[in-house]
Amino acid sequence: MMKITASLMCADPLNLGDEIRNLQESGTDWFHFDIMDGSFVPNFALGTWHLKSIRKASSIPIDIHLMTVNPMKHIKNIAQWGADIIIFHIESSPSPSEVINEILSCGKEAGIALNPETSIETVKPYMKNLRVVMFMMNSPGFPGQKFNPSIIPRITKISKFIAENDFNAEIMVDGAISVETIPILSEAGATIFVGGTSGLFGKGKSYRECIENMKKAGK
Ligand code: S6P
Ligand code: MG
Repeated sequence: MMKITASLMCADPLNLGDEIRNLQESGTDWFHFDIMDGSFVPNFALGTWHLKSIRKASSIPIDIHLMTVNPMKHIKNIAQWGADIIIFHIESSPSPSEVINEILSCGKEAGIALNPETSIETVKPYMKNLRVVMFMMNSPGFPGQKFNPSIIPRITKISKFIAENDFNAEIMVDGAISVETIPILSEAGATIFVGGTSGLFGKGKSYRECIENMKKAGK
């Protein structure tokens, strides 16, 4: 069953409380929460003070997309403010097993994100402990970038790898997700879709309509 996770850095920061309520009532399955440090990516996004407030105001899972150097340093802090799934970049840590163990020891689920140029082989050794493997469809750091179709064969390969080994991980995709791109990503094996500026925010339609349309576009 496909899921939409609404990217909160794309919501209206002046009306975040209303945005949270509206998105939740409109059928988003999860909230996607981007954390950036200005080093791993050349930008900043949301922080733990937002997470604390958003956790109180919502009753659905929150997935954290951690775009920082040294992810180990941040796991405990993020976990205590109400994250459910913590997704770190494989490129950001020399010891992914340690980061995964830290996430699991905090009672949270773990995910790994891959930049567009990163080999899928890097994530395979960790798959059995993952809830999510997340493919970036463009460079992390900024909303509103183009869709990169060259990533699709890699999604198909990881999807087969997960099925053949009977792992539980789901494939998530972030960047340029819309009714146009969901069908091909869904066909390749993605089941969790990040709603950003391409499919959900600033479309001149209600969140309910956008979410329903995105869900209809998937399998
Ligand atoms: C930025 C971040 C994303 C965005 C959003 C982009 O790299 O990781 O999660 O917030 O998902 O969506 P869009 O449709 O603007 O490309
Ligand atoms: Mg993200």
